Amino acid sequence: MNDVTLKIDGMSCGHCVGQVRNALARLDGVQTHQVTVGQASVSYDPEAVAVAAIIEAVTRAGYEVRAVERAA
Ligand SMILES: [Cu+2]
Repeated sequence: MNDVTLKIDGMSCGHCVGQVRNALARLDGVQTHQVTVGQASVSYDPEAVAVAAIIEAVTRAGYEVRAVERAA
């Protein structure tokens, strides 16, 4: 599993956190660790899902992924 933190623009409240959490939960191969206003930390299986698909899911939920930071 790879660990990344998504920096997300457009989130402002608990509703946004729930929307992002739900979008991530629908993806196979993704484990969501923490979602707060402005960022989400997840682990993903690179054999099951691409980072691009994770970004797309967040985008479809109505938010903008500004950066993806990989954990060391
Ligand atoms: Cu909100």
